[in-house]
Amino acid sequence: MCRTNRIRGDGNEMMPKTFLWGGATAANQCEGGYRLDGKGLSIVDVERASTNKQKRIIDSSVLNDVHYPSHDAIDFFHNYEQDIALFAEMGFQCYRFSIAWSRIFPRGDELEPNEAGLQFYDRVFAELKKYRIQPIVTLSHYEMPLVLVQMYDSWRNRQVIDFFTRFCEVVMNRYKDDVIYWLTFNEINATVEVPRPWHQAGLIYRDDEDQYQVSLQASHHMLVASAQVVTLGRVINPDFKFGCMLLYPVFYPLTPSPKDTQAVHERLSYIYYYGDVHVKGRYTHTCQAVWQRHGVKLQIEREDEQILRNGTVDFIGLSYYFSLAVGIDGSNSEGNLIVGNKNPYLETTQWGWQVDPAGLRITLNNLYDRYEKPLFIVENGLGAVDEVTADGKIHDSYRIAYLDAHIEAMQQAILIDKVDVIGYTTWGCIDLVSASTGEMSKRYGFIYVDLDDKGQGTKKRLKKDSFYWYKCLIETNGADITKRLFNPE
Ligand code: BGP
Repeated sequence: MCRTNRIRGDGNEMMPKTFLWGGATAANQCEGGYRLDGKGLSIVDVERASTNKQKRIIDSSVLNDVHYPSHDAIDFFHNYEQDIALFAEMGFQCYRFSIAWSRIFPRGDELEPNEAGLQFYDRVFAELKKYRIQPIVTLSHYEMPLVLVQMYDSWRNRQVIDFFTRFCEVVMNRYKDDVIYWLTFNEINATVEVPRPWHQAGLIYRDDEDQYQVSLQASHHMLVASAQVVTLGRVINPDFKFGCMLLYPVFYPLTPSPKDTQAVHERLSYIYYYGDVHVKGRYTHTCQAVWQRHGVKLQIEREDEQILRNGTVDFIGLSYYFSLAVGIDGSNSEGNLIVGNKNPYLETTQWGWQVDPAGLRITLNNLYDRYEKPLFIVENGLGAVDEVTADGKIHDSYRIAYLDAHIEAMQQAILIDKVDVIGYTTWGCIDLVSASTGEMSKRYGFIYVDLDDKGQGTKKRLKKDSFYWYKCLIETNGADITKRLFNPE
């Protein structure tokens, strides 16, 4: 039989031995303990849950009788030993998590850090070390101290660059022997993508302001802060590796109309805007086109150009969940933060995200073609409702199918297209609070956490079927998938 689609290999194809497998979480979505050991309020601590993400309310202070999901989250604060032991049981080689700024600098503008807050992370690092799990640390994952939002106007204000740098300096010094891979801002391109009040960059828009002007000025401050932190980090430990983190859905033209392809090009420019500054250290023609499109005029100080040039990143972290079609005729499909058009070739998750493993291979190729920097997939996963059977099992074959197909696409990019991908961490390796809606019922984990959307439950941890599947995958460095790629029958 003639097999035209057979991939030829020499029999030695395998995933790089240094490849890092693991999982990812973020402080505000899993820690809880929102006022413990001197932690200050973060903007997420006044954000209510809502199944309609456009309608999430951000209060100006904590109100009685309102459920704020971040307050207890899954209580990783008290369960970290048990949770990390479960990660170790799966064979995690790395664990990506974030450090809550408001735990270290409760207001954000102090000169001295909160020692008790640091001690919590000391315990987490020690536990990871015990199991030889490499920490991948995000310095800012969708939150900042509430005082900086309310009294300093968040990232609109240039002063916040120094507050953030101080926070990072403390953390990088404290953990200089524990961490190699740092990510500065989670999904930094979401800053310009999200046209609604929410906690990214602490930006709550006022009615009379131009959102592009505000979000791109705030982004400038974040990009300068990121570059400054990278430069400082390299002094603290020259072995540190810094990454940016981009939210990258693939965009397809909705129709063969050249106008739709042009629309794709424009959509991508909002991702490359951030990638270019992080990787190339300057505002490229792509960035200038974005400014012109929206009549944006940035205030850029003289020293900024040098800071950006010096603080370029070593690798690109990315999140990939779904793809979107893009046409000039409006949008009708959801993603986590980005909207686009429905693609008739794809199915959707229970939350309406279009499932597209092949899109991950395209994403990796696009990013590598443009930047030629190592890539790290630091988020990928399926949010789904899970049922616990009477005997305490969770048969999440749908999650296994999703992850298996995406890992296969990643392996195609690595082994066939020769893209340099250094690691893969699934999002929400343990069930946690959803970033977009605040729900618990949208579960991503290999580990089930017994809590509902109101935060009620025993917090008991249960292993899902996917737990055993991922363990096996890590043990064999993805060998079954590699074999399938090169011997498809
Ligand atoms: C990304 C965020 C994560 C995470 C994930 C899943 O955008 O970086 O924090 O939450 O999306 O999204 P959600 O939690 O809304 O399902």
